[in-house]
Amino acid sequence: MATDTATPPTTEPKLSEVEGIKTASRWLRGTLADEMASGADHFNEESKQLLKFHGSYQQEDRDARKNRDKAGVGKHYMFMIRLKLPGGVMSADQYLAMDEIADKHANGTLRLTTRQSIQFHGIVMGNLKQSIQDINAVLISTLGACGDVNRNVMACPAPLNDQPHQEAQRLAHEIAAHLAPKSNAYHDVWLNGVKQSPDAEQEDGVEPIYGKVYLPRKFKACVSLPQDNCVDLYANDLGFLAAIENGKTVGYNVVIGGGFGRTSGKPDTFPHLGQALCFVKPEEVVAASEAVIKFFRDHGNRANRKRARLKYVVHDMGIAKVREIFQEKYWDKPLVSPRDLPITGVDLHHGWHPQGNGKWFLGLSVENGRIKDDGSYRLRSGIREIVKRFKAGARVTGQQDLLICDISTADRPAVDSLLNEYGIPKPETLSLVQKWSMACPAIPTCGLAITESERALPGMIDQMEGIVNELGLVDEAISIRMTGCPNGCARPYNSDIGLVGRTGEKYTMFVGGTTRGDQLNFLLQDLVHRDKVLEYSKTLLGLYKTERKSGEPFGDWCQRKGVASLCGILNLPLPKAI
Ligand code: SRM
Ligand code: SF4
Repeated sequence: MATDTATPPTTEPKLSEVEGIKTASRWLRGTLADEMASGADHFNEESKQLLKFHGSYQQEDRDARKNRDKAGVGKHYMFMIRLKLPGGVMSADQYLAMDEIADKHANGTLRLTTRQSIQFHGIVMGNLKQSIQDINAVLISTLGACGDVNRNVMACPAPLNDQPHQEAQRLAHEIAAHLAPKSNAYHDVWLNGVKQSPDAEQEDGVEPIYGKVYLPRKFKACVSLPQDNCVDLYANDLGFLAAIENGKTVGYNVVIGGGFGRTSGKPDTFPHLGQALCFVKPEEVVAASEAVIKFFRDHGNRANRKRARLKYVVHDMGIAKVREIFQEKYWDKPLVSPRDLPITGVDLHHGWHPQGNGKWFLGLSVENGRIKDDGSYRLRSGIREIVKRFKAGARVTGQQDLLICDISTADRPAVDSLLNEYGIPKPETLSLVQKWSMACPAIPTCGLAITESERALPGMIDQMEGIVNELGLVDEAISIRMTGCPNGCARPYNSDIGLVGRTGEKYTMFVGGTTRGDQLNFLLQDLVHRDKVLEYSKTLLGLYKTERKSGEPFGDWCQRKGVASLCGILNLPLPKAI
């Protein structure tokens, strides 16, 4: 008979390495501060993982790799910093401080992200601490922008003076604050100098929601509106979808288990749309976010990080079983059934719009989110000048674009002439295909990229514009999204045409999503050369034009035709599993 001291036999799978790193980290401290003080140019493997929780990734200049290898000088390490920016909102002073940091510490660009944040690239380790201090000096944090915690919370950024928009923003901020890590590690490592807070040595209770091992994996949340799903609700681990009656939000569907990452050759990893769990009142939203995150904390896979997201729990368990457990253990009121809340639109928020308070906002299309100066196109300088001169707030959209807010009617002409002066195109002069496109950063900064993306898509979009013009489809909103690997950072799996990097200039091509974001596209063909992508798109779009039903988006037409028919049209074999 086993004694009390014997190790009980266990069938539990071995925990992933990151679980051990989190547990031993003294609430996310590890040796980050010491390594920075040592003057090293990069962190060790454990610290590399912990650094993410603080909003930064250790990267390498991949463009420089070949020459440096030849010269035998090793990697050029550099760091990405991502802001935590709930709802994408910044004051004028905050935006200007970010603009300054781009030059002072980073590569001179600001990169707007698909989750309404900003990333800086190219920061060397010696400037990392000062960069984070400068960000915090204007009351923006980076804590939890990455790592196994709740990430940036999204909400429609349009600064409209109506209750549903205002409430969505308010809730995004409340959820973000409630789910932020509570450990003082961030202050100790980046802000407090050498002083260590007492929680460093505490055994328990520092993180009332997360506990010592935090979450099994990243967690993403948003608040969305059915008439404007500009935050791509169904790609989130947790989304609140507003039920609006007489112009007022009366409650929210709680939608869980969305996520897009997959791994090539691993069919048990896949993109998944969120599913409706229940309906809650506005005053229950924050509690519901805590309950869902605790459910994930307790049920997520801590052995295999490739299958650790909430979407796999929802998929494997089934939403009915999730509901049962959620009611039994995580939600102490009767669970209310979700409502039927179809998505009816998505707004890019481009151009001039009244805010409803006497002021205006201007939505600018920023190609792949990169705010930079490039020859006569001086986007960064122009935005800086407008924000500075008119004390304009700035908001990032979930489409990597920027809204410049709080402009008076009298100042609009001056803003328009600044756009001209700085060579910034007005959104109405750009094609819909460009405005609806997105690409992830990929090479040279992303360590996971297999192919180019941000640097490859613009050329393809130029050619696609020619095709769309020729076919007379300029008024169709067709979303083309590209990523440099299957992780799906630019959300290629619910776009009309999704291009996922495979090798060199070849991409896996998906079709059948729409700008609404409520349906996954399907695999059309693997390993398609960029030139063939254009050729296939042209053939399909040509047929779509003649066959579409009134108002039918391209992606819906693709779904109606089905993969066999589309492959037949293109003379392609049926796609093999990827
Ligand atoms: Fe992402 C990892 C960039 C939105 C799924 N993502 C990365 C990293 C940090 C690469 C890494 O782990 O070393 C990329 C940094 C590249 C660089 O050089 O900057 C990166 N992801 C981005 C951004 C900047 C893309 C963009 O074009 O804007 C987005 C930052 C969002 C933010 O502000 O928080 C970004 N990533 C997304 C999205 C879209 C979304 O959330 O709406 C997804 C798909 C949704 C999802 O999470 O499932 C996404 N990123 C991933 C994954 C796959 C996760 C998975 O479940 O398998 C990874 C890889 C990982 O986590 O291991 C990843
Ligand atoms: Fe990097 Fe892949 Fe994300 Fe692109 S999709 S940023 S290549 S992880």
